[in-house]
Amino acid sequence: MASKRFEESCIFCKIVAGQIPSKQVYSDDDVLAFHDVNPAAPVHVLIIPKEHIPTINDLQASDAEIMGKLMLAARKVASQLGLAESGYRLILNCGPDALQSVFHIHMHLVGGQKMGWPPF
Ligand code: D5M
Repeated sequence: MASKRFEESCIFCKIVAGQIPSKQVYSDDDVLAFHDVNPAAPVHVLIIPKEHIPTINDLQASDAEIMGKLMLAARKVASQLGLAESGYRLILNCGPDALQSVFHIHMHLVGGQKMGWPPF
């Protein structure tokens, strides 16, 4: 079996490897969730694949399962943090216009306040 994709210079790969601390809220074989260091809402968690995938543009058909697992982890985290009833938003930024700053796919889970729409 191929080894998991890992990028030595990637800050989120370092978090997965335990080389950089994080405030974890969920972990399984494939997914890690931790509080964002610069929260944009009362609850702001990042949900990432443990494997390194830089952006949504890099997804392969074989990544369908891991992307589904990110959604299922989001549901668990939202429930764990008491957001299931009040609601929350899931955001995936891709590329410069979306202001993606960390090039390891991550889903933002934000909640704990009433939000506006559209988000820009
Ligand atoms: O979002 C990248 C997010 O990653 C941004 O909200 C800050 C967060 N970040 C960066 N470094 C860390 C560490 N070390 N711990 C927790 N959170 C972190 P983007 O969608 O790329 O703009």
